[in-house]
Amino acid sequence: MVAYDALKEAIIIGDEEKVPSLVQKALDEGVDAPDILNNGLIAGMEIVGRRFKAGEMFLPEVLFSASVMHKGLDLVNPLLAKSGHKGLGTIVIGTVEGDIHDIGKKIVGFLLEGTGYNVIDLGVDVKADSFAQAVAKHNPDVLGMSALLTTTMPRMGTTIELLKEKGLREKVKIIIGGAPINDQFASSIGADGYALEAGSAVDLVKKLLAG
Ligand code: B1M
Repeated sequence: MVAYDALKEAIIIGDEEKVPSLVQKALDEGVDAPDILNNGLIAGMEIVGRRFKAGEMFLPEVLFSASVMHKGLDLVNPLLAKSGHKGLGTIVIGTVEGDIHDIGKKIVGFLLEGTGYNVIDLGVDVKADSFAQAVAKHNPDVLGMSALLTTTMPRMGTTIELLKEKGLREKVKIIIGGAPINDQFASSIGADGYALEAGSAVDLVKKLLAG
């Protein structure tokens, strides 16, 4: 019997010893890696995402949960690759050109990764052309752009225009976020959605990929 409740709890409280030891124990008992991923690691991070969204967990706690979850992921990942396990989808994410704020974007990436998506983080100060190249190269399901400055938010529109020019816009859903962004701005530049915070970003991605 796998101690999934204990594993989820260890992720929530950020117990860096218990997470890998419980994952290893489950693997030693012959539990499938995808089972551990879905019912333990992802399930734990989903609770973290919900609590963060509800204001019941704070930023440093989320970062800690994400880092201990990674310790568990490191153990199951090689086995997932062998079993041909596919994630829920691929997300390319980055902070737009001229902007080096990345704390919020990283949390969005961690929560998406933690809930089963393959996340490719392009970093900060990402030019429109680099976003376009990444879409062409990785063929992601979703492109996520973050901006924290009112002076850099127009770059999101520039990127979408470039994707249109290159015939890539229709191949990918686009979500945006960051403190100065709102729904109205997202609609005005033709993004598929806006998320106020990281938990909502996960819900938005799920919704966009479901329909
Ligand atoms: Co800067 N900064 N900063 N800064 N900074 C702000 C954004 C600012 C509001 C501070 C202020 O003046 N009150 C202001 C912007 C004003 C404006 O544009 N109207 C500002 C400024 C002016 C600047 C500089 C220009 C300062 C200067 O040098 N004169 C400079 C710009 C540098 C540049 O980017 N070119 C600058 C620099 C920096 C630091 C390097 C010192 C540092 C960044 C460190 C880093 O990120 N590695 C920094 C910081 C830390 C901040 C504040 C204090 C905090 C930002 C943050 O990390 N918040 C910020 C003030 C503030 O927001 N209170 C400020 C915590 C984080 C968890 O929240 O990033 O909002 P947030 O992310 C949330 C949501 O927005 C959302 O989910 C996240 C998690 O819930 N979200 C997404 C974010 N991205 C998303 C993407 C999605 C979906 C949701 O989909 C893809």
